[in-house]
Amino acid sequence: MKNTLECPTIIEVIRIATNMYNQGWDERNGGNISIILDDDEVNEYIPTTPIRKIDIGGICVKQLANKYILVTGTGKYFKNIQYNPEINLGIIRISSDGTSADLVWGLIDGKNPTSELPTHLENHAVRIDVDPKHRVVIHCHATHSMALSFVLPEDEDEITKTLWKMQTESIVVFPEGIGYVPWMVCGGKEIGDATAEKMKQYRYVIWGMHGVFGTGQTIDEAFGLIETVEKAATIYFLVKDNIRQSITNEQLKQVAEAFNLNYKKIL
Ligand code: 2HA
Ligand code: ZN
Repeated sequence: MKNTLECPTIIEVIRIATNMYNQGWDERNGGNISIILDDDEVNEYIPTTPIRKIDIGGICVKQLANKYILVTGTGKYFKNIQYNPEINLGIIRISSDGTSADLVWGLIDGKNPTSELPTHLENHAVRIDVDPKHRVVIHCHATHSMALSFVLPEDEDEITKTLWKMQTESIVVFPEGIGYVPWMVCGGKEIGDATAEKMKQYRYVIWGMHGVFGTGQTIDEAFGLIETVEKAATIYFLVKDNIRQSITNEQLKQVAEAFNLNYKKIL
């Protein structure tokens, strides 16, 4: 078996976590990442001997049975992942009945995976049902995207339309719109259930007054979604008190037609 630290997904997670920290979206221990590893990568780089049991918070994720998932650790700082991946990251294997997991690598200080593990795993389960190639869930505290939830109505269609109108590319990148979960206590099954319900329809969900979740087949895709929404939200705060002209519903429909988009019919 090759050195686990040379596993391409681990290298990519280190890069993206550092990038996100540098954007200011992962202060202190804010944010968490999880990625389903593909079989080739597991065979080449990942030890399979169980080290210890991991509690997955009372959920059942049959779709993830026997899958290996790379996760960030609870209380860990994104800025530190690059310096000590074996403390800050872990790899778990989901049990064959989908109700528990074993740690097989990392988290060598004895800590657990992210407190948002139930939400991550439930999101993976739902997204795999929609898209069998789905692999990545990223949570972070993207500044302007979070700030939207303080000033816009708590209405997915309103939030989606506002963001579509802040840049031409928005509707191309998230034509299905974005989901919204009003403020809840984080870190458990209840918020996991609520988020997963939204993930049946959306790849991106805002947690009111907390942060955002982006998903995708690859890290680039999930991160690209998060940064595109964040860009639109940033423009919103730059222009909202001084708007003279805006992209119209008609113009958005023209973009949708030009790019052949299956977009949410809210215009
Ligand atoms: O502490 O971001 O939502 C990590 C988090 C919890
Ligand atoms: Zn958070």
